Amino acid sequence: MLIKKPADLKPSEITSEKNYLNRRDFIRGGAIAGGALLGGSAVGAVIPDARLGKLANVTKSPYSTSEKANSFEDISTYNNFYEFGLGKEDPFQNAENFKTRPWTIEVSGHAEKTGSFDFDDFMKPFDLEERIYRMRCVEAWSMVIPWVGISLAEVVKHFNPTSKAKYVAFETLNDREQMPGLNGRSLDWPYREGLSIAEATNPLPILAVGIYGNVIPNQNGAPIRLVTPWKYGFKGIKSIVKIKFTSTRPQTSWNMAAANEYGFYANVNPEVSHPRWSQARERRIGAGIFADKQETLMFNGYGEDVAHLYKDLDLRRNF
Ligand SMILES: Nc1nc2c(c(=O)[nH]1)N[C@H]1C(S)=C(S)[C@@H](COP(=O)(O)O)O[C@H]1N2
Ligand SMILES: [Mo]
Repeated sequence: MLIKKPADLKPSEITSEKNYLNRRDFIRGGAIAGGALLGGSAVGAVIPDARLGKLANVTKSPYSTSEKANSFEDISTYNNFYEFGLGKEDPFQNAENFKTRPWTIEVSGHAEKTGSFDFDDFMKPFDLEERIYRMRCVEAWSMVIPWVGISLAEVVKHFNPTSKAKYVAFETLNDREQMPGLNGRSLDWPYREGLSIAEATNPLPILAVGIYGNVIPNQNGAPIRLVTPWKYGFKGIKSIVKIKFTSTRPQTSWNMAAANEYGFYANVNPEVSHPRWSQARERRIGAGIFADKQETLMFNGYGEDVAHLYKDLDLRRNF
């Protein structure tokens, strides 16, 4: 989240999604997720291997914005994923061969159900939805992203936390062999994030596994990452391997790195400046170099759904 300024207008912005997919040889064999092969009534989420393309049985969510989504190109080439480098195009360049199978997610802490789950087993109880969300990075840029994912509230319900669980903590894979950024000291690894239980059981957060109906690209956090649309983008922890229900507030990477700049809450708030820049406006990626910045909305425009979570908090102090 150091401020870097890549060229605003990239030739890639005029390349279509289809060309991108061909170029990266994403679709090998054009396989389709095998929902039709499953018996029984509950279809559940079946996620094909990262290179096999399209996700099946995706329903549309009423929580989607009607704003125009960014191009697939913008979404998959302008990224923050420090494990793969600090530059915006580094994750796109360096995550191509990142191995997202086999993938294990460990669920632990104060919950009835815990254990280590193969990613495909982890996904099975849940339904896939497309959620088109506005996303706002703490660096004052934004995008609109058509995610495909599962409701985090449903996931929490499934694992059935006890009354001791007040927070949900997440961790990213910590694999030096695959993640060149881990050799640098930009952050204290592994990347960590957390939400309160009330936030995690709000209907808005999702664990995303896709973009534009296809398996999520590695650089966006394959095979599964958090999306919390009323918070700054850094809350959206990528490539999750651990989910823990905790009684105390978990450590979070950016807060550990600079507590005066990045709080635990990280709610999008145009009235509270980052110590080094204003949060009042944002630059929509892909809008073009001549486009005006737009006003940032309180809670990124999701206040109706989430403002009640913070009604007793001073948001200047609890940023
Ligand atoms: N593991 C991990 N997750 C991460 C980051 C990171 O560096 N490592 N960067 C965060 C930041 S600052 C942002 S803005 C979003 C960017 O998500 P996107 O690249 O899919 O748009 O990912 C977040 N999740
Ligand atoms: Mo960010």
